[in-house]
Amino acid sequence: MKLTRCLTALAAAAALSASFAASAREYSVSTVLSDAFPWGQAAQKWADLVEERSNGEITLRVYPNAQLVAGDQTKEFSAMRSGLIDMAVGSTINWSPQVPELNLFNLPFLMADNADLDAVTQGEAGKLAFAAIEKRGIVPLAWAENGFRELSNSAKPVQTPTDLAGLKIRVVGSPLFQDTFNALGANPTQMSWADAKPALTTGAVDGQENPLSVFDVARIDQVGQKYLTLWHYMADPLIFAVNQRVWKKLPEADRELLRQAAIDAGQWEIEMSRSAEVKRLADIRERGVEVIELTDEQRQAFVEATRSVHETWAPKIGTELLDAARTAIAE
Ligand code: X2X
Repeated sequence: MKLTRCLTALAAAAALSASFAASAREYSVSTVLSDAFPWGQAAQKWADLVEERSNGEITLRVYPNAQLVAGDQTKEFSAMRSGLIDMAVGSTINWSPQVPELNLFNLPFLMADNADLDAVTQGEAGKLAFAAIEKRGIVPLAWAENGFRELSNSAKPVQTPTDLAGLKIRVVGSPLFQDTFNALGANPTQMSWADAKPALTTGAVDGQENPLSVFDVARIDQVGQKYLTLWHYMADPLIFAVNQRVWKKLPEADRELLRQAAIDAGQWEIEMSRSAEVKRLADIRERGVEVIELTDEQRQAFVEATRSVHETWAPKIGTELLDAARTAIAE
């Protein structure tokens, strides 16, 4: 009698733990920047919302610093597609080697401000960009942002393309950037973010380009970057996305939960990040960085110097997407 009761209890415990294992699920989420940056905060917000709304049944574990791809951020998309990574909050820059359409966002001086960026991501062009991602085995859910990218260097105030001549600029390993900085007469060097700060520290490169949030949080001023040109030449949105096989296995309700949490986390991050810009710039100035603001005429010289990049890349991006983006911006 006693033995039977004991066995029943054991069976119940086993059943309980089996059902727990079946319902509590954990997924990996890759990011390049940690939660010291808006980017990592967007991913963490997504994880927090999912944890809360699923009553702890779904856990998103965020792995920052591109650690799931050993720091090689341009391999993140492939790793997610192959299932090595379940999910990611990734930059369009880092995914553009595998999704050529995302080079739309890398085109220099296509979008001038947040209104242009929102018109692109929130309209027809954004849908086409998502379709391009989906076609390659990844399910995109929502947008966030890294921000408009500004140019810094250790040598001199850059106001004209001529000022850039021969300067060694670190760029991400996505081919379009090579073309942009070559067109400007600079000397672009492709490397991962993990390698960028050491290269700036030793002077192996003279400059880099990243949003104000990255310049601020990573304390790029401390590695000799004394000059910062606000040229707003492009912005990289971030995309919340899931491996297709992981997605297909999820019940419909969980998919909706993940999607809505990504949309909410993205909106939260975009607002938070934009509202911090003025203070960030003031802080950067405060640290002694010389901030160069361009006149319209000065900016125009950079626009003209990089036109060839649009011609080279338009066919790879696709006319439909490019036209949709141009229309959205014009409106
Ligand atoms: O590598 C960069 O410059 C960064 C952190 O901005 C991206 O991942 C695109």
